[in-house]
Formats: sequence, C-alpha cells, structure tokens
Amino acid sequence: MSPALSADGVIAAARACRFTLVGVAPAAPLDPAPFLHWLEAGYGSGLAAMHRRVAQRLDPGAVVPGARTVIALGIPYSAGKETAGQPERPVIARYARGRDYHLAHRDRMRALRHSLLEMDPTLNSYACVDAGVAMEKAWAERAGLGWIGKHGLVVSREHGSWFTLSVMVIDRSLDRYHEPHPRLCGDCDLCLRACPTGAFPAPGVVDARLCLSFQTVENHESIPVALRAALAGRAFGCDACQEVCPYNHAGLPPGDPRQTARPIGLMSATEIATLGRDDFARLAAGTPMARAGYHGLRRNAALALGSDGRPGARAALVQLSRDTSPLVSEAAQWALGHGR
Ligand code: B12
Ligand code: SF4
Ligand code: SF4
Repeated sequence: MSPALSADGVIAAARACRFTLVGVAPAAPLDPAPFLHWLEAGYGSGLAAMHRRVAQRLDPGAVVPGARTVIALGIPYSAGKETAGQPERPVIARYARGRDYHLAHRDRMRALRHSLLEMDPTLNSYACVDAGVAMEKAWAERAGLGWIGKHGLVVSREHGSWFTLSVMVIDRSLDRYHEPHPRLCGDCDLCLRACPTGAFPAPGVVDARLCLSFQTVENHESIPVALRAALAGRAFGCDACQEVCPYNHAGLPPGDPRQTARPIGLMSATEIATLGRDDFARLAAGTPMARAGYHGLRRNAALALGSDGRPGARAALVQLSRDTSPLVSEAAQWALGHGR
C-alpha cells in the first residue's frame, strides 16, 4: 500500500494553484437517500445528465478504483460591488458575470494534478467541475469548506456562498482530514421565503423545474407561463435566495481577480435584449452566458423587461416581437400583453 500523503502538503499545493477554499475528506460513499429521493420526486426531471451514472455520483470508489481522498476546492467570485453606479441593475447572476468558472477550475485542477504527480508519480485521480459525476456540495460540506444551507448551496463563514466548487478524487490516503462542517442556519428561513417561485419543497431541497436558474440557463424551449412574472430583473440565473442570506453580508473578502465581471455581465435587460448577434458572440465568449445562446438570452431579457415594467422597455419589446426567432418573438409578445 502507498504511504499516506501529507494533508498540509496537498492543501498547500492546492492553494499554490490558486484555489482559495480547500478541504480534504475521506472518500467514503455518500448517503444515497437524499439524491435518490430528489430524482424519484422528479425535481431534476429536466436535467438528463443527473439521471445518468447515479452509482458513480454517490461513490468515488466507483469512479477511481481504490479512491481514498476527496479534495474539495472553491473559487470565490465577486460579491457584486461592481453594481454600484449602474444606471440599471445588472440582470445576470453574479457567478456568470465574469470568466466561465468551469475554465478557471479546469486550469487550476490541471496544475494541481501535476503537483500531486510530483509528490507521487503513480497516483490516480478524477477531477470534476459541475458536469462530472460528483456531488460537489456534499463533498464541500464533508471536507469542512462550509455547510449546505437551506437554499441548497454551500455557505462558508468566511466567503458566504459566493463561490464555485470542484472536487478531485485521489487513490491516496492523507495523514489527516478536515471535519465535516456543522450546519449553521439555525432558525433562519430567509432564503426559503425569498424564492420568487416557491422552488423549495423542503429546506435544502430544490425543485429544479421551478428554479429560475434552470429555466433561464438550461431550458432552451419556451419558459412556462406560470413562472414568467417571477423573472423581473433576471435574465440569466437567479441569486434571490443568496442575496438575503445573512452570511452574504457586506465586507466579505473580494472575489478571485480573474472572475471579475465583464461588460456583458453588467448589462441591463434593455441592453441585452437589443444586442446584435456579433456583439453577443464577441462579448459572451468564455463566459457562462454563452450557454444560453443568443436567442435564449434575448428570450430571457424580453421576459425580464416585461415583468419589470421598466421605462423604455416597450420599444425594445416591440422590436423583439418581430424577431425571426420564434422563441424570442413569442416571449416579447407575451411580455407586451402581460407585463406590468
Ligand atoms: C443540478 C444543479 C443545479 C440545478 C438543481 C439545484 C440543486 N440544488 O440541486 C439547478 C439548475 C436548479 C441549479 C441552480 C443553481 N446552481 Co447549480 N448545480 C447543479 C449540480 C450540477 C448538481 C447538484 C446536485 O447534485 N443536485 C441534486 C441534489 C439532490 O443534490 P444536493 O443538493 O447536493 O443534495 C444535498 C442536499 O439535498 C442536502 N440535504 C438533504 N436534505 C437536507 C435538509 C437540509 C435542512 C439541508 C440544509 C440540506 C439537505 O443533502 C444532499 C446530499 O448531500 C451542481 C454541481 C455538482 N456536480 O454538484 C451545481 C451547483 C450546485 N450549482 C451551483 C450554483 C452556483 C447554482 C446557482 C446559484 C446558479 C445561479 N446563480 O443561478 C443556482 C442556485 C439554485 C439553488 N438554490 O440551488 C454551484 C453551487 C456553489 C455553492 N457555493 O454551493 C454548484 C456546486 C456548481 C459549481 N461547480 O460550483 N443547479
Ligand atoms: S435560484 Fe432563484 S428560483 Fe432558484 S431556488 Fe434560489 S431563489 Fe428560487
Ligand atoms: S438565508 Fe438563512 S436559512 Fe438560508 S442559507 Fe442563509 S443562513 Fe441558512
């Protein structure tokens, strides 16, 4: 059996690769019950990938033979001081305003893997950011980065919940591990009450079908009429449950400098609704917004404008109602007829 690696050495290597939050946990299988219940209840029915490779998602040993350790990694993004002075509030969720976090984690995990191979050239690993098979929040909690809050996201005492996650599974033990983080929500239920669509069937559990993040990012068809009014002020992702959290108070440390907001991330709904195709391609490249696509983002902006009743919105909506994309024109027509 290979000797255990030094936890301090692994943590220092991860920090040297510019991961701000780092924790380590033994790679014991996760309790399958919450995830299986979530799938069976249909809460993830629009997310096909979540229904695949379920056994691997719950057990790191099914992904890396002989898995011993999970390294949980976090990169903070900006808590949003850049909104100050904007003529209209940005309508893009904070995590999506800057460089695509998948790319940031991927680059840094590549460097970390390289460092770990220098410590032990025969080590095997599996790295996951978002779309891979790992339940990143459960590992972050186990590795002591923070706790899963009632809004279903990991909250750190130091960084609030404004950070993204990745995990790396390795087939080596460490000489010590972090303790799982205790849940510190207490009696608070501010996030549960702040959700504009009632997407929490229970504390800590999200029905993705009702979540505006799913609707504006992953749904490439028409957005259900019943959810449209809740899109006021939101054109990509949703931060409503995080904005109210007392742990996301002013005075958190700044986000990673490479995750700073780009110009498209600070645009208003009117600016996004009237973006030209070439400008969208240029400005959204390398940001999470590219995922929604040109038509998807303008569909969202049309609904956000209509629901917000913003001055000047009507002219933009009339223009969009004649758009060649049925997705966009239908949304704009609805907004003209049903908006505030
Ligand atoms: C599917 C998914 C979604 C779906 C479903 C959301 C969800 N909560 O499951 C949709 C598209 C809606 C979504 C939205 C968002 N997402 Co998302 N999403 C994921 C993904 C790919 C998988 C999550 C998953 O496994 N869900 C299934 C459920 C069952 O798993 P779970 O929530 O971990 O289950 C635990 C809880 O239910 C908990 N639990 C059970 N009972 C109880 C009871 C109590 C009281 C509590 C407290 C907990 C609790 O235990 C379970 C097991 O540990 C992860 C990346 C990854 N690979 O992990 C990113 C991820 C969770 N998303 C992320 C982000 C940033 C978001 C958004 C904030 C984006 C935005 N601003 O618009 C929103 C937030 C919505 C919300 N309130 O959760 C980040 C979260 C970072 C963080 N600090 O926690 C992740 C980790 C991506 C990343 N790599 O950084 N997301
Ligand atoms: S992201 Fe928005 S819609 Fe989704 S659970 Fe949080 S508040 Fe509700
Ligand atoms: S708002 Fe309150 S209940 Fe929700 S995650 Fe923050 S502390 Fe927990």
